[in-house]
Amino acid sequence: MRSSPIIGLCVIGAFALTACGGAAASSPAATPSSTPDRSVQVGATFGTDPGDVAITYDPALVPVGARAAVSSETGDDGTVVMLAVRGLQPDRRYGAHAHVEACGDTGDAAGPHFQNEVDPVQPSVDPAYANPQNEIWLDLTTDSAGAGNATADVEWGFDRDRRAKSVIIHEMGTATAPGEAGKAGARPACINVEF
Ligand SMILES: [Cu+2]
Repeated sequence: MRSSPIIGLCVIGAFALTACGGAAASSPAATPSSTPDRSVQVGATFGTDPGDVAITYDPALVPVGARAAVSSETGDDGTVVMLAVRGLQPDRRYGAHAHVEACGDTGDAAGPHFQNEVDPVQPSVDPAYANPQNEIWLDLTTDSAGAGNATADVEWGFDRDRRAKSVIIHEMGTATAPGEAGKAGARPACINVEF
């Protein structure tokens, strides 16, 4: 038995007709969203090769063989980014942020912090811009085994054209005072993330 002709499915309401050509049409009832959903997960072992996904520039602070995992989910309510590490120095505070450029030969290659509203004054040390609502801050304190994790939750999203490209791990926790906000010292390690 031959099944019913496809055309029979195409006359169910005015909107169904637009989908009969085969192209994927969005539902007319869907809520418009200015931020497309976006999701990424990275798990990597720190190495010293600039081509590695996770690179250590200072193996005393971030040893070769230490592990990092980063996840980022952008949806209608904003973005949640999580960082988990293990194998770092025990009982130690590290700063960490999303940065605008990919990892490179040195920690500086990752450029400044990704900001939702970009500070017209660079480098940005103004708490009005350098803060954990306008940037992705992932500071963490490791436990006695060198493991730690952090979560950042912001109200804005990444998309294909406007996104961070790395997470830098810094040598100390992030400062918040005017004139030094966002600073966290040297950049011992970097993780490439396609936010
Ligand atoms: Cu940073």
